[in-house]
Amino acid sequence: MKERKLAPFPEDFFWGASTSAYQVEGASLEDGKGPSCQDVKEVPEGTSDLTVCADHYHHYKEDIKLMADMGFKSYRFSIAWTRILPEGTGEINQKGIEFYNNVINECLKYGIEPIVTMFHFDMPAALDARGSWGNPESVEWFVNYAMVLYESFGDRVKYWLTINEQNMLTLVGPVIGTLTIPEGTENVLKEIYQQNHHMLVAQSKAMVLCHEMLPNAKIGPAPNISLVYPATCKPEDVIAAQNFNAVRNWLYLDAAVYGRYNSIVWAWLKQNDACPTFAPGDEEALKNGHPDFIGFNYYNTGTVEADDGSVEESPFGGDQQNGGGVAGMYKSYRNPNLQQTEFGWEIDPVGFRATIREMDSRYDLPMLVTENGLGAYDKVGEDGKVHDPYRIEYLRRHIEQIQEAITDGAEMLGYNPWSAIDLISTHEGMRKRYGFIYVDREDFDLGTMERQIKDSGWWYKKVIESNGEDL
Ligand code: BGP
Repeated sequence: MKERKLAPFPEDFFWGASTSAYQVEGASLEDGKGPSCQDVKEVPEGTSDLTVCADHYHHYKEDIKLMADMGFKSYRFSIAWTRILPEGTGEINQKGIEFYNNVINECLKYGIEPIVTMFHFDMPAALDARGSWGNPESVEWFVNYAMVLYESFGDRVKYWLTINEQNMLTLVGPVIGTLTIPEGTENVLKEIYQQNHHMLVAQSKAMVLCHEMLPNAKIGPAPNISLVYPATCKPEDVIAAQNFNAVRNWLYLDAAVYGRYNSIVWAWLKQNDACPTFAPGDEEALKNGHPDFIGFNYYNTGTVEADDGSVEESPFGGDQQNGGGVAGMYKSYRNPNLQQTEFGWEIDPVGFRATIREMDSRYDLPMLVTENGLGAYDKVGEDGKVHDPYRIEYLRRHIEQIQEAITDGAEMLGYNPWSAIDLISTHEGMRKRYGFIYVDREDFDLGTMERQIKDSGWWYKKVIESNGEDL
């Protein structure tokens, strides 16, 4: 076979990593922070609550110093809405502004680009009580919050992400502790997609406002994108894959980039009497929003087959990476070609390349990887260090595929895997670790909270230093 010459990573590539406020910060009600839906949800059995997490709120200086030690060029973190606006709207909490000023300034001190997610799974509890994203006013709540962020941090933050994994909020919201469906709702599907619609409009308006207020800043969405394969080349399976691709992926990016609903999804919602209601001006608002880039989280691909009639009426199921099925649309299928993590998520580096290529040809925008990574049961070895060769292997294989995709012509802005530091998983607690930095605590034993860089972190330092050449 002819050898392929790989294109290099761009010079200013953002090598870094990610966290989210509710999973890393702790101090969940400290210094005036209001409760979010994450603080009031029922904690999954056998896992820690979110009051302390990695206590990043009190350790941010040390944590960012460790990121600088690894040579990070970027740090993607989220701002907790309720630290800034404890009730979601109304009074600003200056202590919250101060905390994120400190985090941002600390990053800049080391030349680390702060990449800020505005909303990562933590709806203010006070707004949940007012109907959450189901309330048409939620659009204005979010835009008002966005304005406070731009005003407070826009002089230093140049990269913004709107809503983390809106598709997962919509598809598996209850599993990750979000998305409130009012009791007694008759058409749950319609309610879910009405909430989703409000998020789409809110996102568009926030993008427009960003461009107005911060002409030098860049903003994009951050959905979880997994290309979906058909289980076989049976035409019915191909249709099923197109269906799940539309429901899982393209709905979100078509709306963000082109300001329109994906037609396969719209037709399916129509069949179920579940099309969202547009308020006056929504159509225009969707059209007006234009992302500068696509931020996306990638963990693996999906595979589906045609529904043989066995998929139950209830729509979704599973978690972010393990789909259930939708009656008449698709049924999830275990891909026999792929290995799995200890937590049952498939591993598909080549699918990463395929996913990037597909987005490139559909949207033709630069792309920023905002998550990717391996959750595992890391343990401290007898030498007191954390040896995680499995994570190095996972990351190496994925980084290789980014380079393949760059060589294929995709414009890639950066790689910010999950996670910079160990933190609490969405529904698997502290035991499912992703970090480059190990935190000494367990689910129910807060330990010493001491930090140390894992083998993967030292390896990543070399990768960054060599701009991806030394893998
Ligand atoms: C993404 C979320 C993150 C994160 C990650 C790993 O869906 O954006 O918040 O936690 O997945 O998921 P988990 O913690 O369930 O392993």
